[in-house]
Amino acid sequence: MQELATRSELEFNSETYKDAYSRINAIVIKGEEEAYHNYIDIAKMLPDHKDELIRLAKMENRHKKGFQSCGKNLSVTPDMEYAQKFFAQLNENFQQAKAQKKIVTCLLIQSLIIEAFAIAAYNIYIPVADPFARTITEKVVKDEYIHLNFGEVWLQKNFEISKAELEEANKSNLPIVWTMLNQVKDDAEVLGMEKEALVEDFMISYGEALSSIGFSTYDIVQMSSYGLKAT
Ligand code: PL3
Ligand code: FE2
Ligand code: FE2
Repeated sequence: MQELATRSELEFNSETYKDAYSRINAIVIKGEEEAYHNYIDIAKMLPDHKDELIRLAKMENRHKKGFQSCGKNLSVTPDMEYAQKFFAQLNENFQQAKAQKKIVTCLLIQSLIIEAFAIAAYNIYIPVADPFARTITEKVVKDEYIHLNFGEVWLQKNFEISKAELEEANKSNLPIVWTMLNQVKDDAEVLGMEKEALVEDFMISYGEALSSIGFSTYDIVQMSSYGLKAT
């Protein structure tokens, strides 16, 4: 911890740091970009919430710009091709659900899983970030709680009709998150972020969301660790 606290400008400009940052920064930019498109798609599926969802989509676009400036500030070129592959499977599942008009699955993927993943990543990143990126990430993470809350509230109101689909969607999408986390863990560590901390923070946000939606503690324990043993 001591070591992290004294992270210097020298370190943020080292080749090792910048190399890891080129992938992490790309992942975050791509994640925000996909979130933008996902909320636009969700808005079409939930016309009653259209204005609110368009507002959330616009926030994602601002987040993307914010993280692009973080990369520029460190003179890092984000590796967008890498990020594209990183999100491929989750994106495919979202597209499939969208084609089948499975709004519950779309909400679980975007508003619960991706937002909880983002909240974990950003919270763990903030204390070890360079000062410029820290200010930006602090603002972004506040918005992500609003996005997670949107999914929570809608799913809570529609819990009975959504429960089975949520369990199914959790089963097929949560293991992908653990794979993604394993893929990013070495780069995240270079940035001072521990995998265990990311898992823990994710579990907290995701578990709290499932709880407010209406799942029992027993269900949550089962659901939130689905596929985790493989990591
Ligand atoms: C939706 O609002 C945002 C979607 C972004 C998903 C980000 C996942 C990040 C995983 C990478 C872990 C390290 C993050 C470092 C933070 C800058
Ligand atoms: Fe975002
Ligand atoms: Fe978001």
